[in-house]
Amino acid sequence: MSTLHQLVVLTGAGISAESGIATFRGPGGLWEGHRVEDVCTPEALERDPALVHRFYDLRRAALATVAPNAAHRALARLDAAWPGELLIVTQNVDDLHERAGTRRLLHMHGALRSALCAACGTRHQWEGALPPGTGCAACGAPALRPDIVFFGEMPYGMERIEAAVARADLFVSIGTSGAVYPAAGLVRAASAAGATTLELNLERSAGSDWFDTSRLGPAASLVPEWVDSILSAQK
Ligand code: BV8
Repeated sequence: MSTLHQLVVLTGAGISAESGIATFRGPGGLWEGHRVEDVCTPEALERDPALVHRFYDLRRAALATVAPNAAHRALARLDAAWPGELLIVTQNVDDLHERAGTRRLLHMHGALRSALCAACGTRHQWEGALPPGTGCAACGAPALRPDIVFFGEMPYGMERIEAAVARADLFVSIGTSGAVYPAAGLVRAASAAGATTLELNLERSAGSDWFDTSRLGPAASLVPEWVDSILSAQK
């Protein structure tokens, strides 16, 4: 009987790579077409709203062409079967975890299928293009923006994330370069709270030295293996 009860899983772009969604910092990564300052900052949104809205419209449209892979499906299996506490925190803005069936999920950097009203703070499920100046159905202001956490903006759910990390027995990071904070710092908070830490990634990341164990390989192979092992240890 495993003594593990409370899990926190952090995912990044690498878990969606085998679904065909480009990562940010690989060759031909998402940012390569744009300097991050040009598409993922509040200043960029202010300076060139059409460019920023179009960047996220293209990525939202691309969701129709991709599907969850074995790694997303394995985490959904874990979510359905895990008797203890579990929080899957994703840095990704795609909807592949949801489409695989995961429920205990938190998008800390926002989501493509959501529009945020900059005037009243209401969130709206969103499909299709979101032109600058689109009106908010709740308050009427022409102030809908992509519901995305830009650089310099506070990630969503940080209190809930930090509370889960402080209680975690096991912290697992999947498919992230460990380049962006505060997400990249969560492994250290987990270790400080006494959790065991595991990294599953294609290659060494900026955070690899902070993990007790780092397994290198594609998520679609490593994640199902890990989920099978942790569920069978629970029996
Ligand atoms: C904040 C949403 C404060 C948009 C994103 C100096 C030092 C430290 C920090 C800072 C600093 N200067 C500024 C900061 C803060 C800044 C930051 O960390 N900057 C970095 C660049 C230094 N952070 C912020 O601004 C954050 N906010 O700090 O707020 C604050 C406080 C109070 C009040 C107000 C504000 C907000 C950051 C969020 C930015 N938004 N995304 C969008 O998606 O378009 S960031 C974006 O990049 C992702 O969300 C993710 O978080 C991040 C990193 O991407 P990854 O997911 O890791 O992807 P990447 O391509 O990098 O790596 C992929 C990995 O997968 C690789 O390792 C690869 O090997 C692996 N892989 C590839 N294929 C596979 C695979 N693994 C397995 N299987 C495969 N098949």
